[in-house]
Amino acid sequence: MNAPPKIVRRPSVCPHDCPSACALDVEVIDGATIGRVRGAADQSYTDGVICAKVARYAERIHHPDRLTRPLRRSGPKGSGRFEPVSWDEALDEIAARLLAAEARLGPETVWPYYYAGTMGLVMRDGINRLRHAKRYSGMYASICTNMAWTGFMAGTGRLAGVDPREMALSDCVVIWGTNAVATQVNVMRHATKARRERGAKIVAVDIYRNATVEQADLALILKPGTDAALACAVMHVLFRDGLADRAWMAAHADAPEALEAHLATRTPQWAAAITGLSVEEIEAFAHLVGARKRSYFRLGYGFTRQRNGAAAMHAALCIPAVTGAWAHEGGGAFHNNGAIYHWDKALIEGHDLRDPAVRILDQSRIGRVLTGDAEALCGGPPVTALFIQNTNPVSVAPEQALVKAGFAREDLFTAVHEQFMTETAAMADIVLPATMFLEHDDLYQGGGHSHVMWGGRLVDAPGECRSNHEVISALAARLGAEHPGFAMTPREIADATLRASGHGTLADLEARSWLDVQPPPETAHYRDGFAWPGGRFRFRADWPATPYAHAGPMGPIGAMPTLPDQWDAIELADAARPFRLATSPARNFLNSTFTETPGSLGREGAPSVMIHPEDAAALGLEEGGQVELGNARGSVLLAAKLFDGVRRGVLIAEGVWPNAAHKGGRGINTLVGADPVAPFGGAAFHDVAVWARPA
Ligand SMILES: Nc1nc2c(c(=O)[nH]1)N[C@H]1C(S)=C(S)[C@@H](COP(=O)(O)OP(=O)(O)OC[C@H]3O[C@@H](n4cnc5c(=O)[nH]c(N)nc54)[C@H](O)[C@@H]3O)O[C@H]1N2
Ligand SMILES: Nc1nc2c(c(=O)[nH]1)N[C@H]1C(S)=C(S)[C@@H](COP(=O)(O)OP(=O)(O)OC[C@H]3O[C@@H](n4cnc5c(=O)[nH]c(N)nc54)[C@H](O)[C@@H]3O)O[C@H]1N2
Ligand code: SF4
Ligand SMILES: [Mo]
Repeated sequence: MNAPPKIVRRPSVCPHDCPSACALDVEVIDGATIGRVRGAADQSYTDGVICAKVARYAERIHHPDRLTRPLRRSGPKGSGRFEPVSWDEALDEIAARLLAAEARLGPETVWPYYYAGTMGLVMRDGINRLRHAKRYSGMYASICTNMAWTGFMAGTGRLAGVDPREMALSDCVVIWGTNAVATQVNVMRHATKARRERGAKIVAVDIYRNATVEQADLALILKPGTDAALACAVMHVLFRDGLADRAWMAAHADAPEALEAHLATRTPQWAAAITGLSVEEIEAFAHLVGARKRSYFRLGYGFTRQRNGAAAMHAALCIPAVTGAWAHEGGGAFHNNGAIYHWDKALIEGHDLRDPAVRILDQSRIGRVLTGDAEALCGGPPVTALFIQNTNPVSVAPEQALVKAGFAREDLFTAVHEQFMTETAAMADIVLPATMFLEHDDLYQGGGHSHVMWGGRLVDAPGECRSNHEVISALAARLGAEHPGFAMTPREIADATLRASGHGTLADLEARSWLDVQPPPETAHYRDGFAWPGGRFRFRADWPATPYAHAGPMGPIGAMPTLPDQWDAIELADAARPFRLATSPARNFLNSTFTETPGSLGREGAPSVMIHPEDAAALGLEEGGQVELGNARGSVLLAAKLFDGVRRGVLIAEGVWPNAAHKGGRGINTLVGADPVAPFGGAAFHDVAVWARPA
């Protein structure tokens, strides 16, 4: 008789690029496989809740298509033909090719390219140690956070806000430009708690009736890229109707009188014409947040993926400063808590070896970099060798036509370290199999909360998978790169990093799984001063001075509004491109991750675009019919989904499907531009003007 399987429950952390960074409770079966994955019940932010796609993680970690052996390309580039090789052969070949490239054109011709496929600090950021040791080109990580973070810091001076658990103590939770039901489920957990226990209202500001909007008490569906107009009109009403907290502003903000005067013409009528909202909707929203001082503004990334996105973030953030909500428990604003962790990443990233003279190439403009755009190359040598971890640019990066042309270059050597044969891995010369988070040790932080967390190795990896750290260290040895970090274990690096950052030791962290580093309310509510010199919240943004590690290209910063205002920097629709497309997240994918798991694929179906039924009728499109969307960057085929939850003239394509999942083989990022967004670069994924026609 077989013994029943032995199931133990172990703590871990979701490693995916998601603000929730959930604390997990993982079933380990017979020490070898994964069963159910739950949210840790005793971590106060996760509060026992995680998304469905990670609850089904067994289907991803034990997926039959996982890469388990190093591979070498055996057919033409991109043919998908590979042969297995040993680790030594694979690493030797990568090292030889990188050394040869360096000998020919100097170290800057090599570009280590990575992102946040894992958010573990050791595994994600260790690639920078290799880069610094070798003086390879740096990467300006612009693809996700630039506009949102700079817009928030333009007001507060620091990337931190009110404890997100205080949402449960609010009388009004404003979920602005984030589809929290899909992208960070815990926000809903705390917001609905406030509704249940205190009768709080939930407001959602978005551009279509998504799952979060469905849950809201007040839904504001505006035209894409018009959030600043809404914010201005709301503040106009607050001043006009005596709902502004003048005493709080006098004590804590920089220029309330100038703001009030500036907003005199930003009436609800003015904003209604820009946003498409009604005057009544705008007035209702203003009176709600004006009357309920405990209003919590949970500001997301989505509305900042517009060419005016940083200005929009700053404008929305100004509302709780006008109402004085910051002064109240359960009131204020939150976007991300990056600043509270004060990590010392010197060891992980090899800061002692950093040479500031080495060029830094823009992640978002990888298509232009690889196709030889002199400006994108910062005037330096072409990139002839890529080493990639934790990211899938041949699906997720803008200007896909250029990205694909670049990866197809015969004179480009590409090594990709991956868990699956992604579209990027398929373009590689060498593919290396990577571990998943439950198969290696790492340290995590919650962007959307306040915990330092430990995720230890719980099971063995399949086949010959190796972790990022193992691969970086093995390459370093072959490339003559020297740094103590290459000889340490991930646990040793984690322990040293925790100590250097003032977060205790690994032994302490491991014993309790997580450490809550939430600053006290005086700090989180900025009662002890905002982080700008003088300690005041800034209605008047000083964009060039905004503290952000801007090392890359800048957008048209000089044209940005200083006092909050609508800024027409977006790709406005015109006669040739009458529709505004946003590429919003799919609930069952996470960027391009989970496009390989049957549970997610089954729920998402096929690439489609939501279109208003009247627009569809005008184009002669029927439900499920193929529609072609295009602009100067290219065109894409999708199935039409008729939906009256989008405005006329707006199109929503959810999810980053592989290019290959689309008829014609061109994915949604074919249409998205990579021109740097103001102030400090980034990609405007939801700001795309297109034409549409039946295909
Ligand atoms: N299920 C799922 N979860 C994810 C991801 C995913 O792809 N799928 N991605 C992860 C990553 S990397 C990140 S950075 C976060 C991002 O998570 P979010 O902060 O939620 O940001 P987005 O996913 O970009 O978009 C959120 C919403 O913004 C809306 N939006 C677009 N333009 C505008 C606008 O002009 N105004 C307003 N008000 N709304 C607008 C979109 O329609 C969408 O509903 O989510 C993470 N979590
Ligand atoms: N159209 C459109 N495009 C977008 C967006 C959008 O909203 N619309 N959002 C953008 C945003 S916000 C972001 S952040 C980017 C994200 O884009 P990416 O960084 O490419 O994120 P993923 O597509 O999830 O790919 C991460 C990859 O890392 C791999 N991986 C995970 N863990 C490890 C590991 O430990 N080691 C190694 N070697 N590999 C690992 C996974 O298998 C996966 O293939 O996409 C951007 N692209
Ligand atoms: S909500 Fe985000 S952090 Fe939590 S389990 Fe899902 S993907 Fe991971
Ligand atoms: Mo992101």
